[in-house]
Amino acid sequence: MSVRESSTGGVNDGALSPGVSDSAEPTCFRSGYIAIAGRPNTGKSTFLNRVLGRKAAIVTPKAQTTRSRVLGVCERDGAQLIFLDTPGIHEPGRLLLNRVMVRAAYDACSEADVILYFVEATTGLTSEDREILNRLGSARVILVFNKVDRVLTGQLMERLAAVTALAEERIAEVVPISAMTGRNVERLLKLLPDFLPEGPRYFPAGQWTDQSEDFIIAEVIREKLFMQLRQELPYALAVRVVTWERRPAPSEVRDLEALIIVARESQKGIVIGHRGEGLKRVGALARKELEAMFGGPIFMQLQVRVEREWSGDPRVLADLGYVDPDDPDEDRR
Ligand SMILES: Nc1nc2c(ncn2[C@@H]2O[C@H](COP(=O)(O)OP(=O)(O)OP(=O)(O)O)[C@@H](O)[C@H]2O)c(=O)[nH]1
Ligand SMILES: [Mg+2]
Repeated sequence: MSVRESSTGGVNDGALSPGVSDSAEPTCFRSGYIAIAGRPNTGKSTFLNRVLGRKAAIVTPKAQTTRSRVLGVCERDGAQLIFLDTPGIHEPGRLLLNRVMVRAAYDACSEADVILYFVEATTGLTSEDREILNRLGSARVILVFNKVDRVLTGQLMERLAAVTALAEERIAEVVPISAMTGRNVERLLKLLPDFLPEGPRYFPAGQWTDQSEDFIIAEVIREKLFMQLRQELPYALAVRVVTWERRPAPSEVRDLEALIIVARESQKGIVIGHRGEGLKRVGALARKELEAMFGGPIFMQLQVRVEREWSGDPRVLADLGYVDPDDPDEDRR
C-alpha cells in the first residue's frame, strides 16, 4: 500500500512512495471499469462530474442522492476509463428502493476492475467502512480520502497514517483528494490505467455515458427537488419524464413534460407549495439548467402525482430506471 501525498504533508502532485503507476505510459490500450463506491455523501458523484468535466450525476448536500449506477466514460493516458458512480452504501432496512440502491453499489463493485472507495477525510476509515470493504468482491481498492479541503494537514496525516498501519493487502493505494476543488484528482487518474486490463474501446470516442436523455432530465429535476425540500420528503419522491421532443423546424423549442411522483396526498401539497410557488421555483431552476445542457429553449410542464408505495413496487422502480426490468433477482441482498 502506498500513500499518494507529499512529504511536506500537503496534498500535491508528488508521490511519497512508489506505486504501480510510476512507470512510463502503458504500451498498449487498456480499458475497464472503475467503481466509485463508499458511504452516502462522501463526494462520489462530485468526483465523477469533475473527471468528466460535465454534470453526469446529480449532487446535493443530502445523503442518498444517487439511486442507481451512473456510468461515465473518458479517455486518459492510453486507456478508456469507464466509471461507475454508485449509490452510497447504507443499512437499507426493509424498503425495496433502499435495497435496490445498495445492491446496485455492490453489483457495480463486483463487475469492476478496480474500486475507488471514498471516505471523508474529516472522518477517515471507520469500522463501518471496513465491514463494507470486506463485502465488496475481489477487485483491488484505491482508498480515496475526499474533502481534504475541509481538514487540517496534521489531522489528515494522522488519518492517512492510521490507514497505512492497517497494511491491508486489498488496499493498493491511498489517495487524498478534493473532488470539489480538483486537488490531486489528476494524480489519482494517472494511477488508474495500470489497474485495467488490455482491452478495446468499449464505448465509441465521444460517448460519455449510457444514460438516456430522459433519465438525465429526470435526475436534474430530482436534484432541484432535493435541494428545495426538507426532511424526509426528498426521499419520498421520484421523477419520470413523459414527453421530451423537439418541435418541428424552424422552431427550436423542445417540449418537456415530467411527473413528480410522491407517495402520499399530503406530500403533493408540500411539493406544489403555496399558490404553486414551490413547483414554480423547482421548474425555473431545472429549466435553466436543462436549457444550458441542451442548448435551446424548453417549454416545461411539471405535474405532481400520488403513486402510493411507489418505492416498494418493483415495476415502478424498473420504470424509473432504478432496476433492470429483466433482473428477476432483486431481493438478493
Ligand atoms: N468541501 C467539500 N465538499 C465536497 C467535496 N466533494 C463533495 N462535496 C460535497 O459533499 C456533498 C455530497 O456530494 P455528492 O457528490 O452528492 O456525494 P455522494 O457520495 O455522491 O452522495 P450519495 O449519492 O448520496 O451517496 C455535496 O454537498 C458536495 O458539494 C470536497 O472535495 N470538498
Ligand atoms: Mg452520488
